[in-house]
Amino acid sequence: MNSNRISNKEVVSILKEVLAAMDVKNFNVFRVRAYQNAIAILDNLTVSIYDLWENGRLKEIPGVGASIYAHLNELFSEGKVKEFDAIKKDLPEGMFALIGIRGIGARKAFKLANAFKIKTREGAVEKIKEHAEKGEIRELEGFGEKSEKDILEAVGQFKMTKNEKERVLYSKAEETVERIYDYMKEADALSHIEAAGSFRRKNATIGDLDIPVATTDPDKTIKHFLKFPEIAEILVKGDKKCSAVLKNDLQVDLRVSTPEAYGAMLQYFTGSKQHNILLRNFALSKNMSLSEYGIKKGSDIYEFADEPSFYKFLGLPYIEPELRNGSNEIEAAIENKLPDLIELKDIKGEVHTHTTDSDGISTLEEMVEAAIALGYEYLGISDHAPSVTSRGYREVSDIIKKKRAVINKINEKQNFIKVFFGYEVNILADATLGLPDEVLSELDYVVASIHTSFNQDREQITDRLLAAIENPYVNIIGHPSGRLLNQRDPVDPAWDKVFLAARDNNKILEINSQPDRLDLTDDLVKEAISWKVKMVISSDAHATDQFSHMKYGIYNARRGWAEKKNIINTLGFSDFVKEAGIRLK
Ligand code: DGT
Ligand code: CA
Ligand code: CA
Ligand code: ZN
Repeated sequence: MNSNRISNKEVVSILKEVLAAMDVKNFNVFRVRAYQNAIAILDNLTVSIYDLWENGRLKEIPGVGASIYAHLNELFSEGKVKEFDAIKKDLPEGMFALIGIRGIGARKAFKLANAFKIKTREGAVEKIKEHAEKGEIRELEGFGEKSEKDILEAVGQFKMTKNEKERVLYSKAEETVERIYDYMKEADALSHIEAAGSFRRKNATIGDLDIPVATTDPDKTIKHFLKFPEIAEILVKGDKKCSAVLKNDLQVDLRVSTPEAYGAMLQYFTGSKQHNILLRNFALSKNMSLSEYGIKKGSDIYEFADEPSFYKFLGLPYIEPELRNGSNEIEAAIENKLPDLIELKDIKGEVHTHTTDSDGISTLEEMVEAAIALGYEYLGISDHAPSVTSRGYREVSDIIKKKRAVINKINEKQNFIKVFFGYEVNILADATLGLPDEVLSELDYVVASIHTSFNQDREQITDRLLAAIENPYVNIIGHPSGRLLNQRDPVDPAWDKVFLAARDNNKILEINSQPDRLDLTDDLVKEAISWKVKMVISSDAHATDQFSHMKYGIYNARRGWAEKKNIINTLGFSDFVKEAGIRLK
């Protein structure tokens, strides 16, 4: 294996430091911006940047221009980049440890590290704290008593800026957004409020909330918002916008617009930045220019109350927020080839759920009842499989026989729903499954998932996934990348081999809807579709109230350009049984 194979996180952190150094050294703004764009895009990839490079596909990534490509090429082939070293030369290393503390960007970090001769990263934050306590920071040019106090406070509570903070799960941000909507309902003069930014694009994680509002009285609306009881600190208070940090540490940027021009404001702050840049270029080619206030054509500025009319004016169909990632959505829009995205109402049933028989907290009967209430045609129960090693073959056979009887009875008793009997079986470290084939053959279907040994090298991870896919009794690979947002990186197999094997063996990859999984990740969903791999979306509910997680999986699938036809649990009972290879007993 090549020793220069480094993780996406490392690549991004190397680029971020170069960007900071370029900033300090006053590099050309276009060059700086090119780096910013590339970083924003690379930061959101789950596919390995190294792999893309190795497969000659790195150039396809939007934002990776010729110069950045050349540098990454050098990084991956040589292990380091001469020009990066040159750019960072003469800068005190300590500055890189200071960037990201709230109020400290690249330039301030440089000034501080330089003034106090902070040469190493280690201990840099502590040193700054000492100098602030001694009142030495206020003496520096460009700093004052106020910024010293802010730095001291930020260091004391180790408050990082939005860009360095841990990103918040979409589902958590959603709770906050609901409370803000509720509170803002009381504001008069307000005619529309919608959280934009990454939240509206349904990103798996959210950096901060951007909320454009339409109002006939901006002053009143802003004043009302600033009295929101959850605000911990007000950062900016203007007549067109304000920013505050909430007690849960989430930052909210509120912007006001007139109702007549709200469409352009919503569009601008929905982003993504890269989408907006590409859209601006497209508009320029038609002699129009875009801003958060409207579209300028000749000397006239046109206003739009909503987004569809904004896109229409540009000669484009409406582009769903989930597609606005700055990849190929504008080209697709021009050619009228945007996907017809899947919706929650398309789902007809699901096959990855747990009960009190394993680690669930609702009983089998309760889960079935909840699925009937949702109008599902079928429900697969896939508890973690009992272990043959600890219980012995005979006991496991007994458990299966008993459960089969229970499920048969449920299926005979009512006509609303068909219950499938499956297990979620571990893909073990040695690439075998947690249950022997003769036991698997007694089940209606099998979900195979990796739950342990995530740190194996990529050949081993690839082999494990391939072995599971090739097992004749396995129908579905559960949460294929194994990532846990903010906790565990995705595994990094040769995805092309995994997709190929899934397609050739007619197996299904799961999109798991748990808010901290969302796995397959959005970019892998898009890849899987291009390989013509079938997918299901699962709530992986461990309790009746978790069936509602399905919507997060839908959002994630939509970000991966999935249509109804790509997701097989949009099929009715008999078609699903056929497509999924369910072995009804
Ligand atoms: P986040 O907060 O990190 O999860 O991601 P976003 O996409 O919400 O990013 P944020 O909060 O920095 O900015 C919100 C939107 O505002 C962004 O999606 C597009 C727009 N925007 C921000 N900065 C720029 C910019 O420099 N150029 C353009 N064209 N749009 C921008
Ligand atoms: Ca944001
Ligand atoms: Ca923001
Ligand atoms: Zn599960």
